[in-house]
Amino acid sequence: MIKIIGAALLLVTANSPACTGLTIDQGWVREPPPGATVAAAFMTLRNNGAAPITITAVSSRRFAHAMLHQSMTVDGTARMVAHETLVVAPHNSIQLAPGGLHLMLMQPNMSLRKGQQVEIEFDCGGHRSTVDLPIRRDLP
Ligand SMILES: [Cu+2]
Repeated sequence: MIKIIGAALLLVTANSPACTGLTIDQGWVREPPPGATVAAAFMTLRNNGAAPITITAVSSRRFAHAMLHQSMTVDGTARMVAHETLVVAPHNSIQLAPGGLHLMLMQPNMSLRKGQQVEIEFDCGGHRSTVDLPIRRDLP
């Protein structure tokens, strides 16, 4: 029984290397000040498929942690709330932009400078998509 389950999982992984239908456009990482331990990334997540895409985790080899955050103001104070998952509806898109939803990248393992690329990996419930985002000072 265990062997059969293992074989089935391998098949799914081999046949579905990417988050089906997901495209990532206009992505960039804001260059953090020297010595900063966090950076934010922005992009448009688009679902070109007919089924919802649920992003269950985000990671980058260049950071210890990555999380989806939402900036908001509560009682006059700016706060960030973490999203465990993010669902992109079929034929729809979600924008990650300064002041709103963003990807928080924490504890870089090397310095981050304008012009470099940062590889980000999205996990959609076992399927994975990666994207290289340029580090920029300002909005593209
Ligand atoms: Cu944040």
